[in-house]
Amino acid sequence: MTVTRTAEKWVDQAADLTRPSRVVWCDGSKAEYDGLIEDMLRDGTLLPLNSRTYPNCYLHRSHPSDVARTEQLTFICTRERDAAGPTNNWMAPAEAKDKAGAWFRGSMRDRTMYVIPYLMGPAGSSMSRVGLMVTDSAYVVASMHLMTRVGQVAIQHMRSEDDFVGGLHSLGDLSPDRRLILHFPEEKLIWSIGSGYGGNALLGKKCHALRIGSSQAREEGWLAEHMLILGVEDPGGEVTYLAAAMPSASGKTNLSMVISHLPGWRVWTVGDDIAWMHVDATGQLRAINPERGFFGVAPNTSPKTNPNATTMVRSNTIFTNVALTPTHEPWWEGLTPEAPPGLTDWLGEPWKPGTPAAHPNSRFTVSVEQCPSVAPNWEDPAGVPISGLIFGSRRTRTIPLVFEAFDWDHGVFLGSAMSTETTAAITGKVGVVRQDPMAMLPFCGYNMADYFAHWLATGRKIAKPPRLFRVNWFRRDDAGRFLWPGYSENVRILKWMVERIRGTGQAVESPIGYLPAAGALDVSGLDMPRGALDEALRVDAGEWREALDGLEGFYGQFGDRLPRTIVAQLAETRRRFAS
Ligand code: GTP
Ligand code: SPV
Ligand code: MN
Repeated sequence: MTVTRTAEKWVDQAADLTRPSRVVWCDGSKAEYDGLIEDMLRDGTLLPLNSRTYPNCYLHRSHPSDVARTEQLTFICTRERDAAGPTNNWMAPAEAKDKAGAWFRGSMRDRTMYVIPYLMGPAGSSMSRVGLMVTDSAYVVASMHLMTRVGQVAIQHMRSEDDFVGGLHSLGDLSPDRRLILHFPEEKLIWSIGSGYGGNALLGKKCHALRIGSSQAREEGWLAEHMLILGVEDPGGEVTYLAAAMPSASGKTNLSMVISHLPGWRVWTVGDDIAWMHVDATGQLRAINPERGFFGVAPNTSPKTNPNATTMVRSNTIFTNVALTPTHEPWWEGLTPEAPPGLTDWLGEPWKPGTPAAHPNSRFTVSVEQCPSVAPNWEDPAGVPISGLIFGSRRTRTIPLVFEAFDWDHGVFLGSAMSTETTAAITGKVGVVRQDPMAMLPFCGYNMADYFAHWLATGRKIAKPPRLFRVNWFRRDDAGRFLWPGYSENVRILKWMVERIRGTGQAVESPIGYLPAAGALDVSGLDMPRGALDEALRVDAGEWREALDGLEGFYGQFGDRLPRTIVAQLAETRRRFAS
């Protein structure tokens, strides 16, 4: 493999610091993947699964204290603290390198350092970007094989000597006390030590494609978002593409591969977690999926909730922290109504009822091609044209099932105002309501006030801006039951959005935006308790006033940096509730 001098030098420096016994350049080949799997089966990093029912599938058990992203240990290291903004953890670059450097020094002694050139985005796309990652974890290498495009294809995409995001990763000793996930957007550099898990360690994903990516996107005039991408095909065969931002473990993978029960309607999957979006020369917003695999939440994935996912993980999949049946099949809560007898839990112990069998943030890693609903054009170098954007979150109260923004600026305000209940995808308490603008709170690599301004400015560049929608599948009744059945029924919401985009969908105006008019949502054949739909769509003025008051404090931390448009939108919304 021939790489640039700068790339070679960067790898040499990484090796000087970490002192591996061996350096291996990865080519992304099947032989390489098979070799890694063999090594990991030998040393116990992977356990084989039932080769008859789950061919080429494996189970990885991570360190029990290393099972989710650790936001408190994640930092944006810009020269100026203000560049990172009040919502990010900040550390001065020199201090960060001093601190983590001490842990990296000699951390790969007696280990292999794998060098992974990877491409984020389809081959041949001007929107794709290159990363060069080193790691001492074979699990990370195999996962990068599934999640990104590894090898020569990446090197071919470098536009200049130093056109890559460098990623230095080591497992270290896996202690949370010596764990740091550091981002240096000014150097296009990532340092991650002490974790082998998901978004902490697969550096192409959240670290590169979102944190460094969002910062690069702002400089270069595009958007890097925590969004799925899907195509909705109508009975006439026309496909409308939408992208949707939802916080971690809040429904992106599920929505991206929904199987529709509405006759003639069909959903095509382009991506399930990240969208890179550019405005093309004609003023059209276009999106690519920078990834080529899914790192999806296992719990509650079942033939009922997500049949496509259940099918795609039946082969060539790496499972992490799921439970194991006596016949070596993976199992997690919700896969079947009853737990099968004789389960081994995610820690490798006999399962005790009342404790989690699979970890709540257990995952599957599988390539996009395995998805039965993958869009035929999912790797189109030009991306797909986006006609609508969705902001969704997990809220027990307040937020209606679906409504549409009045216009782009109002939609950006709705995205910036988004709050959600925390999930098991991050270490910490589950179910705590927090602000999570555009589902990017943990992923925006720069000051979020500037991020809102960038969104507003991007709208001005688009000839016909996409419609912006807000959704909430998670509103509950007083007894704690979900008001909306969700999952495959969400296609009914997508249908209304497509109709709104086409100008045929009916809506009524409310203080928060356009709500579906009575009868406008297709609920044919849907057996919902009486009044549940009305309740799901209800705008509660009292709850909203309270929420708008709460926003004041959140926005306040940005000071004068917060765009006036956002301030004005908040005032307008209050005024509409007052009148
Ligand atoms: P990340 O990979 O962490 O970014 O998550 P994600 O946004 O892709 O979430 P995913 O689709 O994996 O869903 C996470 C959890 O949300 C699943 O375990 C489901 O139980 C639940 N979920 C998804 N869609 C729905 C829905 O429509 N209704 C309800 N009630 N729950 C849902
Ligand atoms: C998320 O937490 O949003 C994920 C999983 O998609 S991770 O890759 O760990 O970030
Ligand atoms: Mn995610």
